[in-house]
Amino acid sequence: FEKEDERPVRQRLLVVANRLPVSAVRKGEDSWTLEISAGGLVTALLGVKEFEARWIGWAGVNVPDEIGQKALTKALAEKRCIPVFLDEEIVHQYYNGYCNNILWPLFHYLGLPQEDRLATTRSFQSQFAAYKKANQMFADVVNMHYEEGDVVWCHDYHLMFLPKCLKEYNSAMKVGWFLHTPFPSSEIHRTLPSRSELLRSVLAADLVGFHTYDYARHFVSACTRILGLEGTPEGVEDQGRLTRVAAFPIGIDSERFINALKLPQVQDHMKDLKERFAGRKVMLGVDRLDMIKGIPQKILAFEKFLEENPSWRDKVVLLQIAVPTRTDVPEYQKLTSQVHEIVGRINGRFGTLTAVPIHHLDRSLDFHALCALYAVTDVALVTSLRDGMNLVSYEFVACQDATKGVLILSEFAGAAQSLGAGAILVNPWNITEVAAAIGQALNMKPDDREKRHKHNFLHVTTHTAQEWAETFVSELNDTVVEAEIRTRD
Ligand code: ADQ
Repeated sequence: FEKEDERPVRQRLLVVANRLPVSAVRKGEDSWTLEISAGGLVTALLGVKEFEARWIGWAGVNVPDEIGQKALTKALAEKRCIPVFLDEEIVHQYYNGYCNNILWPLFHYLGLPQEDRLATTRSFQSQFAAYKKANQMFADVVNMHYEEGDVVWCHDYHLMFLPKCLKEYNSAMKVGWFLHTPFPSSEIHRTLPSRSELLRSVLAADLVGFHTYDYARHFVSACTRILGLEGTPEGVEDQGRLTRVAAFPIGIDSERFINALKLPQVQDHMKDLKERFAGRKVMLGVDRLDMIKGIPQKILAFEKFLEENPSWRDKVVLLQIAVPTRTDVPEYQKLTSQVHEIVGRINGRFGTLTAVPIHHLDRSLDFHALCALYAVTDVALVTSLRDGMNLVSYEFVACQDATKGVLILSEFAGAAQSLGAGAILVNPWNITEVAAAIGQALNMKPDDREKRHKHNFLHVTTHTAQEWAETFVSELNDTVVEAEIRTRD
């Protein structure tokens, strides 16, 4: 986010994602305040030094008037961001509807919505039409700003239709697409009414990336089984054109976490937390409040552990920090009530006048508070039912070099493939198994903890977000260069 004239001329990278990495708040008819959200993608791309990144996406607000749109566009330009303006109806149908009600649950093996079949079919069609329309609107903005030699990197399930739209404008555009969620088994993907159209659109990209080799394999299988195309070790071939498909496991900016632990305000937080929970082991869950994160299952496993281990009841506390998301969707509201009910029951059952076994917060924590919490934790519990990668597990490991705490990790999170050797892997649906893992983690000997931590710490500090972005972008560049060489030959 440096100013334009402070940087040398470099190849441009257009990063297209549903949301821009800023929150925009309107202050007047033509004035806005912007706050950069230092998410993983932002830090990852700051590491891609040989490219100059520009962001294209929705600013998360409805701006119906031209004056507001012009003012926001101008304010965003200073942050190297370019807005896509989506009206409320499109957002409802495309974002809440097709993206979050259809693709998100399906890609996490939760199936398609089933309430009223007829209504679902009808709304499915209008939502898919809005999805395509919204993707076309993103493409129009990319096309307007594209300059020869730019590299375009599209992100996530919101924009599966985008590669096709972009290639239709300009077949020489270098287009990459990366999925942050799992790509499910082809047997799941084939239930989607728009299965073929989406696969073909993604295949228009030059490079298609996933977090794990399994997701890449599922995608190639879907293309061979559903579209009848040929899968090769490099990707998918269609009439002589190869779309490269590969795994690019994401990481975090581990140094940012490690350095934060040295700050006085983080040290103060840590001291407070240690005093507050003195004499008790601290277990931690940090999740968006989403059904894929398996929060009820995690809390039920903790209840089972307390039930079976009375001696631990006043010696352990579970801190569950759950940041609410998609709060206007009924399923998410239901999940919140369900979690509150279970937490209330367990605290009623095992709490005393002075202490409760679960502290559940419905909110996010700021970065420093989060780092302090990770650092004082003895056992982290990540019980996602499915998760593309799960960066919370990485962040926990980065902050644990002093404590050498234990990570209990779902085998259905992408992170299980990278941190599996150091973590205790569990099936989150098996509450008995997770309860036993809690006991194993709390009782683990220091040398075992140290060995496991060392393995994971090495992984987290060497496979960073910056390295992930660099690898993807340079491979995307090479893929097209190879194609150019082929045509020249
Ligand atoms: P998410 O589903 O959001 O990301 P995750 O990878 O765990 O899941 O990242 C969550 C981020 O939000 C972390 O940086 C975490 O610190 C932060 N966060 C979560 N709860 C918080 C809270 N209560 N307070 C403060 N911060 C909180 C999607 C996919 C993942 C994939 C990522 C990146 O679902 O599987 O790993 O994208 O590709």
